Amino acid sequence: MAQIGTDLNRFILEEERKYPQATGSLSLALTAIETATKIIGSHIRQAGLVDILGKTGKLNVQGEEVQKLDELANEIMIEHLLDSGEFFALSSEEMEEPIFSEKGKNGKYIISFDPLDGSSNIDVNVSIGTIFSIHKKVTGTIEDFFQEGYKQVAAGYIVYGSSTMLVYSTGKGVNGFTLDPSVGMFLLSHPNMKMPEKGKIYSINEANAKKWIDDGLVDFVESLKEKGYTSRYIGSMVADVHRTLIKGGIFAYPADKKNTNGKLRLLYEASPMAFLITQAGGLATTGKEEILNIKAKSIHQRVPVFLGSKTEIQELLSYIA
Ligand code: P6P
Repeated sequence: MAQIGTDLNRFILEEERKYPQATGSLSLALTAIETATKIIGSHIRQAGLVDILGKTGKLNVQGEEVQKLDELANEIMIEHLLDSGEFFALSSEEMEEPIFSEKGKNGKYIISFDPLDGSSNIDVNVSIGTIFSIHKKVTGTIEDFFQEGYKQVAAGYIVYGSSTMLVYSTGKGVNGFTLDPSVGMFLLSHPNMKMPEKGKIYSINEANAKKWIDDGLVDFVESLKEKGYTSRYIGSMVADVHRTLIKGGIFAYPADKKNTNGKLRLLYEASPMAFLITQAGGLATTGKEEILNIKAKSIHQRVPVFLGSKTEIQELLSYIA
């Protein structure tokens, strides 16, 4: 196992070296994400000082108000991902349709990303994040974006919190890196992350409880309260999932009468997070099926999300399945 303090680039190269057939494409792809998110993080840290807070007055494909930092983060991601030449196509929460890039016409991968998730928290200085999901290019068409989540080549997130962390997996476990701003490098701080079998925290927006459509969900949450669980809900998926990954317990965004398929998007929120959680020993379900087994039907498809420690997810399923 790599040593604490190993920098991300060295870690990526050491991983590549374990696979003689590796061409270095995935390493370059991950490095492009690293560079883009360092730049995004730098803008976020200065957000209160320069005119990039607040709204642009535009709506994104989700019909949500676009914050200035959303747009900037999307532009930075697109620039660096295309420049790498490793991505045949990109899809983003901020774009209705994917980009098929000339620069990446020989790229082996496609990527779906949420450039800045939790953007409603930007103006109040609460943790936000970038989420990415990488699949292999297969047909060279939009169909490649609809591959099941278990086929992801890599997935990860960057959480811009009290420190900036990059957490990712290529299917051989999960590793977390913390940005050392004094040298501008992500250093290995959380090697081989494993979820506790059971936690003490549940994370769900209970304001929606009267709208939840899963019978039994209210009883499940009440049962956790009776067992002494505490509630933590930041309203920023990356931050809530990061805490769940480390502390255990359960995070959920269920379907409700307003969001009948839930609010979170499959390609660039639910699927990459499900990949990480399962790689760390947890479970991720819609309540009806494992998230990683879903074959998407559209780029911005939404799904209900329940993810976390085995104990809580199995108990949840005994209430709602
Ligand atoms: P609610 C942020 O807007 C987001 O997409 C996720 O990051 C977060 O988990 C969810 O929405 C919060 O939604 O309805 O509880 O505010």
